[in-house]
Amino acid sequence: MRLIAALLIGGLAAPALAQTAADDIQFLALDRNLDGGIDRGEAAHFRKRMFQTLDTGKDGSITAREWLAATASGTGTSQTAPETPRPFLEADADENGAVTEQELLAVGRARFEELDADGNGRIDKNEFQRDRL
Ligand SMILES: [Ca+2]
Ligand SMILES: [Ca+2]
Ligand SMILES: [Ca+2]
Repeated sequence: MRLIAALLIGGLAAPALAQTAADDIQFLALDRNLDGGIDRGEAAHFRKRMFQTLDTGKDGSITAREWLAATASGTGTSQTAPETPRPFLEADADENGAVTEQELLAVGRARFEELDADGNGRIDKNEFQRDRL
């Protein structure tokens, strides 16, 4: 599960040929009851898991440093100071430099509504986009 979590969070630059397989893996990991769609509960579960994985200090909030450490793909150069990742800035609604579980869940809910194109409360396979949830 550790590897899958890393794949889910890292947004690793997979070779184009592996793209479809990676999509399938993430979808299957999210669709816990295997009914072919991701409902709000399943999406929230994913976000909670993501929070627990990112909050390496286990202090209830994620700093930009923790976020970077958990999502670093190892391909970046160490020449430049790492930028605060955009998803982190998006999630940090009160801009206090730390992302709480509530903030991460709020982003997840917004993403869910975005992806649920037909508004039926489920992300189906054709609505799903990897690394967007
Ligand atoms: Ca499901
Ligand atoms: Ca915050
Ligand atoms: Ca839908």
